[in-house]
Amino acid sequence: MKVTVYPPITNASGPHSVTYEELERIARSAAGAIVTKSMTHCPRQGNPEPRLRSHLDNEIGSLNSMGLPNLGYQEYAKFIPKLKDFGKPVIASIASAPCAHKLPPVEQYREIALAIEKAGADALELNLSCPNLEDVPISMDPQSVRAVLHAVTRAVKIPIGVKLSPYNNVPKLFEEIARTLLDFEIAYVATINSEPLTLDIDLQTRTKVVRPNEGFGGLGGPAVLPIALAEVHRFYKFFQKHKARIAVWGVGGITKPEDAIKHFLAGASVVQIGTLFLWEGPHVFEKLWTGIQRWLTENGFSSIEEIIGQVREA
Ligand code: RRO
Repeated sequence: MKVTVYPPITNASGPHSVTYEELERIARSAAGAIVTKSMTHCPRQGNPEPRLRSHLDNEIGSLNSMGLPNLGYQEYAKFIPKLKDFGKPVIASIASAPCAHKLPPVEQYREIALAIEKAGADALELNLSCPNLEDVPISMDPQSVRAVLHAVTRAVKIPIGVKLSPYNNVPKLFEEIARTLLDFEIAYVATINSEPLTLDIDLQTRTKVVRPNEGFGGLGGPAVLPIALAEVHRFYKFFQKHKARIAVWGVGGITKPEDAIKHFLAGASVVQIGTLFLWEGPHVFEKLWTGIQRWLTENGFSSIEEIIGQVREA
């Protein structure tokens, strides 16, 4: 099942996507869909501050250890019908996290998915790759990925996307995860989540830029563009080889129209904007989309479809 997003550009789950007001601003922008912050079974305050350095030195990116602050799925279930009135797909990002009720992660995903489908969401984006919880992300364990996909694909009928970590330094795991996905009806893979376990230091204070997890957090923005392009391309080629109808949505490092074009050439059919949206707010979708269209025209193309996956070998 396909999720149709036009223009093929959305926010990345996370920045400015927690409250109804923030989601409404995305709804009113040029974004082709509205993606929520990952919602969990219980509402969460998230990690102690400082937990976000939005601008790293030389604007190379952002570093966060937010720890999944969100209102809890029951609040989002109330918002969804109102957001749908804006006439674009509402994509609910969902995640599991430790909670007083001690429901196992697979059950958390299943229960949230059922409630959110009932609320009218157009698609689910299963966030399996939060880098800022104590446990290793589900995305790093093929058996756990299988268990979540097994439960959720049987529970709901709406399209399902899967948000994954970068696997650049673990090629065998990439192969195992990609093969696991082939066994399920998945609409898209969104890659990459922020680069985990990164560190930066404020030289003025000689402190780490975030406090939780001994200062280690997820890196997004320009610094991760080549990592994201590699992941997009590997998934694109893998799904082509296996004749799988799973789309690849590119996330990571897009701050200019040309960066988005690179994602499309690598194989993305939709792009998501995280750090730039964090920096500049909802006008970025129109700004990028205008630039993307200009690039297409100037280079003799009439649609994005003509360039998806068309990168040439050097
Ligand atoms: O909230 C976060 O700490 C967070 C999440 Br859930 C995620 O998927 N990616 C990220 O960089 N931060």
